[in-house]
Amino acid sequence: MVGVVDDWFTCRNLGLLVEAKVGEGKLLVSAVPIADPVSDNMVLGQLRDAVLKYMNSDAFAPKDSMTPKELLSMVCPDTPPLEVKKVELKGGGDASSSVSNVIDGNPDTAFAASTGYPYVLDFELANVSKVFRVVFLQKRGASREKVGMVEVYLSSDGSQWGEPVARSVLGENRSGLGIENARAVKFIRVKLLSPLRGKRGKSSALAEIVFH
Ligand SMILES: [Ca+2]
Repeated sequence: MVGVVDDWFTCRNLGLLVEAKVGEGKLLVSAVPIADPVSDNMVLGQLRDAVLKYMNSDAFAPKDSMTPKELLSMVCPDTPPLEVKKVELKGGGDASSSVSNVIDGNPDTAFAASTGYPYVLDFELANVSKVFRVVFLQKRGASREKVGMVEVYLSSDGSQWGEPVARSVLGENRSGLGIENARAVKFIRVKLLSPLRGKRGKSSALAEIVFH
């Protein structure tokens, strides 16, 4: 309904107000906090009134629909993780042996590498699955090794990757990235592009990468 483009570099088409039919119901999601009445912000109050008026009118008839399961996968962090068959560090290097630490489910074990950014990690899922979110867990306490900018790619055959489906700078601890145009695939590529701090940092460490 209302979209924004985040910046001229990534040009992602993001939803500010999104509507959908879910089962027998109708859903409207607002990225602007208008759920509660506000007294001190005239602009938010005006937007809230306009949205509520729209939702109470016949004009609120979403054309697109999603299943309750798809909705839960997008918003609920407790959806079960997808099973990963294997992970590989492209180009090998000094971290080939520790790369499986990002899929062992243990936040205390980490992938660590020091050959220099970018690092490319290729994942093969156990089954063809729709990927909605990728959750990154930084290594605890490793401030200089924490990862900054990442990109996520999807592929059906493990060789054609196309454009990234998610691109973001990770936070200090746990970061969840939504996937644009989620689709069922067998292969996922994660590119670690830069350290969170410092431009010249080479070392990289990540505790976990989990797909939902
Ligand atoms: Ca781990």
